[in-house]
Amino acid sequence: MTVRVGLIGAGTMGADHARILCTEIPGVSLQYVCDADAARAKHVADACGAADATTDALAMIADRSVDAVLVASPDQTHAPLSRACVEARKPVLCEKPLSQDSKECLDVIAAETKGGKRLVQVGFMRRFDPAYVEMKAALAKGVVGPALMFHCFHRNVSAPSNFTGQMAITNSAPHEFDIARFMLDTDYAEISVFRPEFRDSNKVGAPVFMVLKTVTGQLVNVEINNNAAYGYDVRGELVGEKGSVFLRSPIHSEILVNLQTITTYPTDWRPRFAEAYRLQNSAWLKSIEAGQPVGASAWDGYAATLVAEAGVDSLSKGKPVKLSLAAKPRLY
Ligand code: ISE
Repeated sequence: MTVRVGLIGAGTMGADHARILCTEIPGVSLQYVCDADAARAKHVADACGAADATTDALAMIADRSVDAVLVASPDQTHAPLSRACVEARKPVLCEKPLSQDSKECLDVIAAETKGGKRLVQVGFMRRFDPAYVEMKAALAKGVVGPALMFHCFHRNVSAPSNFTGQMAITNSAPHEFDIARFMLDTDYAEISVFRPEFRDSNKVGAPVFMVLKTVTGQLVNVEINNNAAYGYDVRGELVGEKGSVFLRSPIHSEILVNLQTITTYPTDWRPRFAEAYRLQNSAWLKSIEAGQPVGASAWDGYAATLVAEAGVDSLSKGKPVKLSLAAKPRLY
C-alpha cells in the first residue's frame, strides 16, 4: 500500500519532513506540499518530486488524492489543521506543540472522541530516539531501580528572531515535558519556573529553569537555554534508587589533537534527532496501514500544553502552579 501524504508547511521542519518522506521511507508518495508562500511550496515540492503544490491547506486536506496529512506549519496553526484532518477522517502527524492553548487541544480531542478513532499523532519524535528508548528499557527492566529524578538540559545555538519570551516554555520545553512524562509513565502535579539574571533582557529566548513534581513523587528539572552559543545539545539523566541512566548523543568521531579531545555539536536538532524523525515518520506510516495508532496522542499533546501554560503562569507569578488535567476520555 502506498500512503499519499499532503504536507503542510515548507519551512525548516516541513522541508526536512519532505526530504525524509521522499528519500528515507518506502511506501509513501508525497502528493502535495502546501505553504502560505506559493514559491516555497513549489520549491520543496519540486525538490522532492511531489505531485503538486498549493497554498490552500483546507482544500488539500479535503482532496481525495490525499490519504494522510503531515502538519509542520507555525505553532498557532497546528490545532485547527489537526482538527480539520480529524473532521475529514484523515490521519495526521502534527508537529509539536499540538497548540499553545490547552483549550484548543481539548477541541481536537473532542473532535477525535466524537469520531471514535485516534487519528492524531503528535510529533514528539524523542519517543522514537534510540537513546531515550534504551533509557526507558533500562528503567522497565529495573536496572536502576525505581525512578527518583530526571534531569533535562535543552540548549539551542541561538533563539530564532520570532521567539517570544514565553516560547522557551511553550515551544522548546514541551519536548522535555513529554519525554519525562513518557519515561516516568506519570503526570505532573506542580511546576515552578525560574529565570536567571540575564544580561540582555531584550534578547529573545532568555533561559528558563523549571522544577516539576509528578503525581507519583518524582522530581524533574528542565533547563532551556536557547542562546547557548556553542551548539545544539540535549542531555538527560534518569536517576533511580540503584543507579542512573545517562543519555548519549550520537557522536561519530572524536579528534585527539594538541593535548585535547574535540567533539563537534550540530547547529540544530535535525542531525541530533535524524534517526528519531525517520523512525517516527516510518512508524506513523506503518500505523496508518495497520490501523493501530503509535506515538504521542492528542491527549499527550494536551498534557504537554497544559504544563507549558502552567509554566508561563508560574514564571509571571513567581510561584509554583498546581496542575490538574481534564477527565481523560476512554479513547486514550
Ligand atoms: C524546535 O521547535 C524543536 O522542535 C526542536 O526540537 C527544539 O530543540 C527547539 O528548541 C525548538 O525550538
